[in-house]
Amino acid sequence: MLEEQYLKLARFVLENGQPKGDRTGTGTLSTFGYQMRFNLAEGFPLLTTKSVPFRLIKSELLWFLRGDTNIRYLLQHNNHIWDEWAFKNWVESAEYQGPDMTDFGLRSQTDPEFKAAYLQQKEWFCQQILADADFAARYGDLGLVYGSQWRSWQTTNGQTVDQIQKVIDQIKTNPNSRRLIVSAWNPGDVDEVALPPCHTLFQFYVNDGKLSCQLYQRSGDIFLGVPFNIASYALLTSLIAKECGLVPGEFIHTLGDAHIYQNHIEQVKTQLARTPYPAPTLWLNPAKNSIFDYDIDDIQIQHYQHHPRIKGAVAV
Ligand code: UFP
Repeated sequence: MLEEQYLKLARFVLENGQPKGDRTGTGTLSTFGYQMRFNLAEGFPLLTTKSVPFRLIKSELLWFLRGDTNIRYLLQHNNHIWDEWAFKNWVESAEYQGPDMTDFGLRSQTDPEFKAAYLQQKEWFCQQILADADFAARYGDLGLVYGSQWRSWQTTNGQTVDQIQKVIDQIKTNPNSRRLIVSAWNPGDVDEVALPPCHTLFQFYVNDGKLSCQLYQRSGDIFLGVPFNIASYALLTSLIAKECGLVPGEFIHTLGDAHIYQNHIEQVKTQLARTPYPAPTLWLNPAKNSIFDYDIDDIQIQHYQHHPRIKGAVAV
């Protein structure tokens, strides 16, 4: 069963993870170096032991593939997963005149009064991004995030590289290549970006008419982030396979620091007590071929039977 790969990871870290401090001040149970393998022929690896909002995964992936780095597109699709990073730019800017928002992620978890003020500021910020293109250009752009790294990697001689287009061309013309790599990690930039890339590097592999993909993820929030990451890369692999006339093979997910935040432990235990349903399936509009042509409705998840959502706070 596909999902067992993820449940084994969660169980492993719960039982064997070591307490470890982290950047956000939340505290984690952590392990270093772990690998899951998902055979995409068995179905689509969207978790069923809790509800995972696939619509957010697909709009985020389409946003990356557009080469877009401004949260405006995401907000237009009612996707708020990157809000905090843009909001941080805004509240740290000279133009911001509202209440002090220092450490808003952590403080809003422990202080209900602060949380109300924070949510009010963030709501205003998102409305402003949608309503005002200039404001969006100034504060909605996250700079060097995946969209830019994948589609317009900046080289030292001032040019850009479209890594996604290049890797697709190579898969089509030179499928035996062992250099089918897309990298998001740029040592020259990591100190300047809000969130250094978590999905650091991925490699494709073609054999026997199948396209496989392996991701090296340097840091994985097992409860909130990893279920998204699995579905996102399984979708990316399926889209590229289709364009290249291949079928999806395996998605291999290799994690560096794989952690469960201390404030997610109860949620993970609840999830592990549930019995998974059969994996859903992915539908891609057969009329679309190029990976860059898909709209939101061209990608659907079918037969998705799942347990209820489990809430957990995001560590920022
Ligand atoms: N995180 C994920 N997956 C992602 C993403 C972030 O698990 O796609 F963007 C988590 C990992 C970690 C935090 O808990 O977000 C990033 O913090 P750090 O940069 O300190 O590793």
